[in-house]
Amino acid sequence: MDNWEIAKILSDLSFYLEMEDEPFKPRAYEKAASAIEALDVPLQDIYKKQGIKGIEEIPGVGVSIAEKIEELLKTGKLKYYEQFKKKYPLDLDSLTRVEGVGPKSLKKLYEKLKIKNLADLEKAAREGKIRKIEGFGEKTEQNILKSIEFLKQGGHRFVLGFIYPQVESIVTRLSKLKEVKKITAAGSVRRMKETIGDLDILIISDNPMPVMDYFVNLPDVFQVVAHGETKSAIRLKNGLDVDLRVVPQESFGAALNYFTGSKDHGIHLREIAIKKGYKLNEYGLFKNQKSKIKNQKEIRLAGETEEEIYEALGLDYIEPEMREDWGEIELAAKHQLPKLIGYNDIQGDLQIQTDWSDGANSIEEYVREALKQGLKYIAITDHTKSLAMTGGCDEKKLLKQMQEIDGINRRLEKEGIDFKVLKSAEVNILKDGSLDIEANVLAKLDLVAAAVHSNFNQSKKEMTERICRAIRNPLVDIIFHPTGRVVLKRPPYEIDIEAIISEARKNGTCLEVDAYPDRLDLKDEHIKKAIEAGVKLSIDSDAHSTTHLNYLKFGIAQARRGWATKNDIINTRLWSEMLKLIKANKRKK
Ligand code: DGT
Ligand code: CA
Ligand code: CA
Ligand code: ZN
Repeated sequence: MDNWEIAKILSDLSFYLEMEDEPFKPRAYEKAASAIEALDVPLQDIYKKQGIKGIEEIPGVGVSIAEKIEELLKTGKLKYYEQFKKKYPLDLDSLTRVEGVGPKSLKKLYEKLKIKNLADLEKAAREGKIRKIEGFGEKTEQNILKSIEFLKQGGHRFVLGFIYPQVESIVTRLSKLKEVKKITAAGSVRRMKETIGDLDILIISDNPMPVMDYFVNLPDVFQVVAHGETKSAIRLKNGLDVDLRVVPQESFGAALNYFTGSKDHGIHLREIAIKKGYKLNEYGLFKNQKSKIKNQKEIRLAGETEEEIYEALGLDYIEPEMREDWGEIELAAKHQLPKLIGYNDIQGDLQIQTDWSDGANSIEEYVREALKQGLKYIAITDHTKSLAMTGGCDEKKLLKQMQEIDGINRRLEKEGIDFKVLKSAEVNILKDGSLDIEANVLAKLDLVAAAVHSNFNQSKKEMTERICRAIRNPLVDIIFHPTGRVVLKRPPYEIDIEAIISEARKNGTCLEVDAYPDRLDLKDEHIKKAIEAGVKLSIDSDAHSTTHLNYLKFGIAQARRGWATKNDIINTRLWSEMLKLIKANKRKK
């Protein structure tokens, strides 16, 4: 069993337990699920090497959950889980995506109206049956319909960072076959788009049939859509479609370029080819040889690698994340492409929630994990007091945390470890744009981040002014997840993003690229605009568990999609230089 499968079961269990009104347990299961989802070592391997003890060491996994994981790893099943599935035969995958219906409401809806899936829910809402149930009103009914509408618009897409472990597991399994000479994921996955519609895989193989047979028999296949020698397609149980294509070595680059897309980028490249008198398709770049004889002969100019295709078209190589036809082809022709930030360029993580608020791990545990990942510093940004459900810090608690951090830094220094913990907080921006922590305490922090966590429904004017006021606050260094969206789940708050970017530039305040897979906030287009305006950005994991540090790469990917260079991102610098830069920019205003 793969990590993501186990994480999914734990997350479903959290939901069932909440339906049953169990205290504490649901949160524990959710935390364990979220930690395992981001874990980069297979649980199987941990279990093989260290047994159940190794499982218990995963953040947020206690004895009881470890035992359940052991049962899953040993038998592929979990009795505890099967019981719940029988009791509540609900399609949780889709129902849990509807905003405003939690476990308790779903339980009621199931008991009173036999609602089991999204179609049942929509029908009942349209027929006005939901408003009649105690605890639900007309407004809830309307919100349910609105949310279903939003989900439908998104089509059946998957958040890249959450589906990534599955993508990697499929590619890895295939790559181990001896018949596979080369393998790459193409499409939106290669472009690292925030969501993907399906997974497109390309391979080179001289003997593809055994590969295809293996592919259509992968463990999570729900349906075989096609099974041929050059192309096969499957649908997995979770709804993800996977296409597998075999291409000849000599045209691998052309096929990779075609199937990486985007469609707009590909079409634009073909136009350039035509203007040069060439022909570009998924087999290669060709030129018609002028000849007096009738039979014209096609000459292959390029095709085995993408690099040679771009070169033959007179373009610099364009990174997959930039291939959206947002102007990258024009820049490539002028040899003016930005040098994108690299996946190893981040030196520190500036958004981390610890067990001082709603994170699963202690500051020390984050330090150890960050060191393992090669980071040089982290900023501790626990929530603050007005976000009561997270156990947010008040002034007193923050001051106490600062002392602890001082102690940790002293110890690191004494042990000769080159690592720094920065004192920070994710301070709430209140309804009127003021902050929920006193200025004299904020002034003691190394770095102040502010974010909106309440009153999401303000008008565009109010919300924009609220955030702009925080941007103008001389104590605020960074605005976290500036638009508040949750990918495929919640639209951004009503804001004027241009106004926010311009205010940030004027005040030297940084904006964040939150790397958490379903936040990615700012998103690519906004990142591009912010950079054009000269705003500095940070890329942060928004970790609530040490395993979430692995999510930084999705923030980097988003930044690359927004054409960010190393220089645009503040935390590619040493911590001391980063702080100097932030403070200097803030002072300029
Ligand atoms: P997705 O799967 O919706 O997240 O997005 P993509 O970009 O992976 O799109 P997909 O899977 O439909 O097709 C993969 C690539 O194949 C796409 O990025 C570009 C290429 N492609 C597909 N259809 C066309 C087409 O009609 N014209 C051209 N030029 N390219 C196409
Ligand atoms: Ca695709
Ligand atoms: Ca496809
Ligand atoms: Zn939090």
